[in-house]
Amino acid sequence: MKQAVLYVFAISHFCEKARWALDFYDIPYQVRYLMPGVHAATAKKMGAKTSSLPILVVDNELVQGSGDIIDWAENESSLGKSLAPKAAEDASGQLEQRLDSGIGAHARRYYYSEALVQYPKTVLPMFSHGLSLAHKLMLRGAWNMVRQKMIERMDLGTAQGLASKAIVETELDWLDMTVADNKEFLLGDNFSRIDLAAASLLAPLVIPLQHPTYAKLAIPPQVSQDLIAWKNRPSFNWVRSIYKQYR
Ligand SMILES: N[C@@H](CCC(=O)N[C@@H](CS)C(=O)NCC(=O)O)C(=O)O
Repeated sequence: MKQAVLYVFAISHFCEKARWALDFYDIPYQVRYLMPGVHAATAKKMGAKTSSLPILVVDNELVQGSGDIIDWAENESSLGKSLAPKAAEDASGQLEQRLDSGIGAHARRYYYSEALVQYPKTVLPMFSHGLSLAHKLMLRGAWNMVRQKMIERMDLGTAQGLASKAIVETELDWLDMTVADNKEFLLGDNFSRIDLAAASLLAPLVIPLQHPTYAKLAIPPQVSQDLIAWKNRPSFNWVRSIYKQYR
């Protein structure tokens, strides 16, 4: 029996995308939460190309990135389960790319631009989730330095947050239109990786009840106000319904 280990940050929506996919295929795996900062050395030691999580390690094989992990799981699945859209498969890659680089990147920059810059203490519990006591203490001591690095790396700030919010709103308009008239799935007529990607990447804004770690997610004041304004958007209702049925 292969032993699969998924390396994640508890807060990461890309990690949730990979984790949900492994759960969907009923692939047994262990989750290992990594401390930000230390994760880069761990990734390098494992032979990953970059430091980004999620990373899946199965025996001697390493798969990095949520999309590649879904490809791997689709290939591995022996139960006849599939996340491939049955119709319109051609459009799938492009659509997933749009979700990853639109909602995925910009919901994150919008949220962190307020949370990590102005209210960093609210983010610490999510990054501490699942860490060993030693790493929890180490993270607490190094938090200011770690979050400064994140601010630089993700190019966070007031103007950047507003620019990302505008992109998130454009993408939400598009998703609202796509799910209009109670459309169940974003592409084709089955639950596919496109639905899973959209729902998991929007989860930090929707905070669905079934999410494995977001019960603890703290939302800073400006984002909170926006989330109240957005909460009845068709795309938000759709994410809640997808989580309820498929997570
Ligand atoms: N396209 C990648 C994006 C992954 C990603 O952006 N991961 C972030 C967390 S949400 C990360 O690990 N950042 C830290 C780093 O890159 O070192 C995927 O689909 O997995």
